[in-house]
Amino acid sequence: TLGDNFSLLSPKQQELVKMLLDNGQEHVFRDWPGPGVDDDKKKAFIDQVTRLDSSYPGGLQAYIKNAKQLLADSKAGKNPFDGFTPSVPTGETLTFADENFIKYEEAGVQEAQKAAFVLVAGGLGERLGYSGIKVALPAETTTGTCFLQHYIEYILALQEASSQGKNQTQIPFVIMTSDDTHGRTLELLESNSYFGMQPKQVTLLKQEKVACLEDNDARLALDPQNKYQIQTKPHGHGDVHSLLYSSGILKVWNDAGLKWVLFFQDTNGLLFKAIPSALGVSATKQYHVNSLAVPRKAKEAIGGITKLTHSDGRSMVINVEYNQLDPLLRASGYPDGDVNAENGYSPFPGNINQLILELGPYIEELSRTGGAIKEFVNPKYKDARKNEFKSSTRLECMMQDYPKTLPPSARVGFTVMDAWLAYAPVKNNAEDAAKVPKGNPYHSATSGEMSIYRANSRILKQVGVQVADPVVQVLNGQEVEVWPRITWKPKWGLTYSRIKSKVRGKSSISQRSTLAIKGQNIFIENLSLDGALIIDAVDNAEVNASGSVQNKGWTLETVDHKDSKEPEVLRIRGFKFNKVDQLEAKYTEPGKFTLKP
Ligand code: UGB
Repeated sequence: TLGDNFSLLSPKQQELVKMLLDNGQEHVFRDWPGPGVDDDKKKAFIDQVTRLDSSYPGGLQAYIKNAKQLLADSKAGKNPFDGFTPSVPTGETLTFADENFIKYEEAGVQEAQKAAFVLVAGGLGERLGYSGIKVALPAETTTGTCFLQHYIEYILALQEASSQGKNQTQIPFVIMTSDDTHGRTLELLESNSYFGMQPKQVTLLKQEKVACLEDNDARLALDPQNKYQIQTKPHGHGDVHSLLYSSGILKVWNDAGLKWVLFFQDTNGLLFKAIPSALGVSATKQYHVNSLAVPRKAKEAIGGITKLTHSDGRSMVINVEYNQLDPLLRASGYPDGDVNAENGYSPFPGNINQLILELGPYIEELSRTGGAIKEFVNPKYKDARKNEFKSSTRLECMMQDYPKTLPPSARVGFTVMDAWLAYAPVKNNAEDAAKVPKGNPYHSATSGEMSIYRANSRILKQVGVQVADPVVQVLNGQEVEVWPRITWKPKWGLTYSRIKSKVRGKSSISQRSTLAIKGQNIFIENLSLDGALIIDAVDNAEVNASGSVQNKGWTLETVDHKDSKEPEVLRIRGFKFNKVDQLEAKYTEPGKFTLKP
């Protein structure tokens, strides 16, 4: 037991130990030998407890108290939605390229100079089973641009567009990492010169794991191999709020006159096509909270945005997580639960966890809560009486639960966009993706990449390019549309209006074509492309891409996800490009040029 060990601790450490003893945690010191034995390990234990204490709003005492309450509720089978009735909320629905959309995009670009971006990237992506960090995965393999580079280039393009002519403000970019991702994220940034961002623009905030609990009394679970160590597990993406708050960065942003904080996730290659217009909605409607949503297929693994009305009159518009939506609906007068309506979609819009918060009210709220987010616990019980756990559990929290503590006066809204434009995450491994019910999105590396080509093809069609229809192909057991492989740099196609201004005359692109636009001032004018064309140009080179480009191009070859001879990034998508032939046009000097096929 603790015994004489106690007197060796500093006053602060003694206080912490007393707190543990007062909160039912005697067992963690039970087998401690007297001073002189295992002193290093005891020190490591106290250090760990100190860390766990300082990284949770309210400290370990609050964590244990919250855990006891949530575990008691779970044991009693208490429904977290008790007293609430779900209904379909109304929000802003945007249609790509219509007048409203264009108006919001322009407003959003203006507003971007007052924005800060926050990427939550502490998750390992167990469902995907990729061995690296997810932000290092190529969003598409035509150019091989990884998600992190893609995001940074979009933020830089917004920065440039937003402060045209004026002093360029640097948009701050925070990445939340965890022990699982921190080192590799930093290395990816450093070995690529931060993909063009100023290193001081980027802040990495590492989330800590939280203590595991071994029983309903919220006793901390010790590692079976090491009695001087408490087991820990991730607390969830909701940590981002307390981390931003405790880091002091929000105040720095506020003092610098920023107004918006935009949160986003690790692997959505389409997201930034929706950012300018969504930010425009926030600014125009003065939303304190704006969540981006897409039409949701019933049972799709994305939360449903739901209006919850309490019998006492309160109501809120909030995400109901995908595993809770069906039981909630069944318990409240929808006997079929989470099912598609006549139009083939769930009536509840799908949360894509892209949140835009207004900074002022956000700081006000966090000053009140310390950044604590409503948590939940999900123990797996061994016995029907729910007295024992199969394995230790812990509290978890989600970033989209932020509005749950807001006063009714808060302006909480959401914006629905087309899924083809805004949402194509990479979450599922090939085998699980192949089992997704027909018609539901796969959320795999295969569909993630193909969705980028589809979106870019559809956008070019919209601005008048004759883009060939896709062919349907089965890749890694998933039926996907294969469109021409069209990619562009964010600085080329930041918004609909910019894309439109760069396309002139009558152009066409065949289905088997590849088009990579790597410069800012490249104009597609009366171009007929049947093959592969890569155009790379420095910013002050203006290039007219016209004429007829025809070559053998890049062919798409299937890759078996089990084929260990192929690199993992290709196996998870089920295809690779064979670069048979291409026209590669590179412009390294300023001036006006015309492509010569
Ligand atoms: N993440 C962290 O940074 N830290 C953590 O501890 C855990 C995760 P998942 P999830 O739009 O696609 C969310 O695992 O949690 C990061 C929404 O809850 O990819 O199953 C992680 O790195 C759901 O409502 O997703 O589901 C990643 O960037 C729905 O909107 C992000 O958090 C769904 O995403 C999400 O983690 C979606």
